[in-house]
Amino acid sequence: MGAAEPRIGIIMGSRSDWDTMRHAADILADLGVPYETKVVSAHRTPERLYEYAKSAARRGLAVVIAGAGGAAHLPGMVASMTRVPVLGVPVESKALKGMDSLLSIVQMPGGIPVGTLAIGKPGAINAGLLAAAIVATADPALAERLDAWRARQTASVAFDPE
Ligand code: RP5
Repeated sequence: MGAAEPRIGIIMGSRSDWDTMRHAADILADLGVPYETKVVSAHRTPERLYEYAKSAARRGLAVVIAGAGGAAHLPGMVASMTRVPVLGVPVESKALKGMDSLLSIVQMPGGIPVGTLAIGKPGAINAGLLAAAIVATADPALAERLDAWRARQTASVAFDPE
């Protein structure tokens, strides 16, 4: 996104995950947080995974959002190689509806944290919002934009159900 150095890395195990992960990107674009998007597979491109995780802190990434489906090792493997906070998004799989993804991501051993979000689109949206909130702790202008985003959401909820 844009010319600014990315603060958030959005990575995913396959291009097939983009339909889910684009919702995290949309949120960050709305909030004006510079991000990058990459396909990094724990199983198919392990050396790319290693390079990405090892360089994340040096490149100035504040958060990595990692989405994967099925045997979803990507978030945990990234977290094992960087102190940059990792948010995991379980992508909905065809065979098991994302329960496999969720359980692969959420049940990390003590010592290597991954902040796991909900399965699918809501998880991707919330990963974007949570990543922005983390960056906003040291960015007052972003904090204002995030407050405004939340106020607009509140104002958009009708009181009347019909
Ligand atoms: C995982 O396998 C990816 O994260 C994706 O959710 C899943 C299926 O990948 P494709 O076979 O569609 O490339 O690694």
